[in-house]
Parts: sequence; structure tokens; C-alpha cells
Amino acid sequence: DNKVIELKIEGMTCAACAKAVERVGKKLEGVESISVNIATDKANIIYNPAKVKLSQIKAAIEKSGYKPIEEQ
Ligand code: 9UX
Repeated sequence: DNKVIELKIEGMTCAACAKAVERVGKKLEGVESISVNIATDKANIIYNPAKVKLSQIKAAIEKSGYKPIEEQ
């Protein structure tokens, strides 16, 4: 089953940053949807844990220059 997670993304300063994070997420197999809100710095992600691990999603975002943070 798909999981839903919200990550805080540090390092985004403009709307294009948010689009860049979305683009990175959407490239990953198993990410069903990613929506980044530049106003709140939050990314809502729906993913299939059978296809992609959360750690892989976070690593891809980090590689693109932003800092994903899991909050509880
Ligand atoms: Mo524009 Mo956001 O260069 O880093 S994409 S500020």
C-alpha cells in the first residue's frame, strides 16, 4: 500500500526551488505524487514502499541541494 509522508525541506528560496524538488521526486520510480508548498517548506509525498524507500527519496532531494527533514 502507498504511504503518505510530509517532509520539511530546508534550503528552498523561490518557487522554482519547489518545482525542482518536485521534479526530482517525480523522477523516482515508486513516487506516486509529490507536492511542495514553498510557503510552508513542506513536501507532501505519496510513495509505494515496495518500490522506493523513504531514505532513497530523501537522498535524491539532498543530492539536488536541498535538505529534507522528517518531523513527527
Ligand atoms: Mo532560483 Mo530557487 O535560482 O534556489 S531556483 S532561488
